[in-house]
Amino acid sequence: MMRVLGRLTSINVRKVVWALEAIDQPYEQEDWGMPLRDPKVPEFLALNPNGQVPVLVDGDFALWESNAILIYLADKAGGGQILPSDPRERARALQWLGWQVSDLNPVWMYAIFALVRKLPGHDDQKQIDNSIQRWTARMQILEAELARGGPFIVGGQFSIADIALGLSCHRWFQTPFEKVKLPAVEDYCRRLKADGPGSRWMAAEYN
Ligand SMILES: N[C@@H](CCC(=O)N[C@@H](CS)C(=O)NCC(=O)O)C(=O)O
Repeated sequence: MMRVLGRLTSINVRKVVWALEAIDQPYEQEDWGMPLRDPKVPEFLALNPNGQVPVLVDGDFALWESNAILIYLADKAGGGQILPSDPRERARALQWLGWQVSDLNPVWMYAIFALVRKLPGHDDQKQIDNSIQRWTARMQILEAELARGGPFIVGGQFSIADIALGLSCHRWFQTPFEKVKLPAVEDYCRRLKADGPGSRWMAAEYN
């Protein structure tokens, strides 16, 4: 049985459990907490020296970085089930998967820490506005792409890129601030939520 280490409050952990369910792969999820860099948990640091979740354990193979885990699961499932096998479509899905982690994730951080987690030291209105402005600009890129194509980010097929982007869209709508209208993103989010794992992992209790 595969093991997923990490709390479900983490968007990166939810990416992994959604992918496992999309390929009907049974798994056990373990509630490892944060922060994990504490030297008191050397058994976790042995699996991921970054002390971060998620970690996937498949027999004697432990893997960290949520995107690498998604690609591993897609390759294990094979048959283009959750990652297209056509080279161009596969590359396009990986393009959006990488964009979510490198371009979208960093810009929302301050806003999320301030408005959702309410972390001390995150009450500078200028930085909140700046985070929201940059987040909005990225979401408009997604809006333009979805308005042009769809129903999924790579045309007609659901892929691991939709898992990452779907959870990101959910985070956008769940964060309390005045938003520009993004109708294609709204439709996309609704569509993904209509799916079994999507409805579970984009539920109102999660941000
Ligand atoms: N790039 C990593 C990021 C992992 C990450 O940031 N995990 C967070 C939770 S979403 C975490 O473990 N934070 C705890 C910490 O940094 O101590 C991935 O995609 O897996």
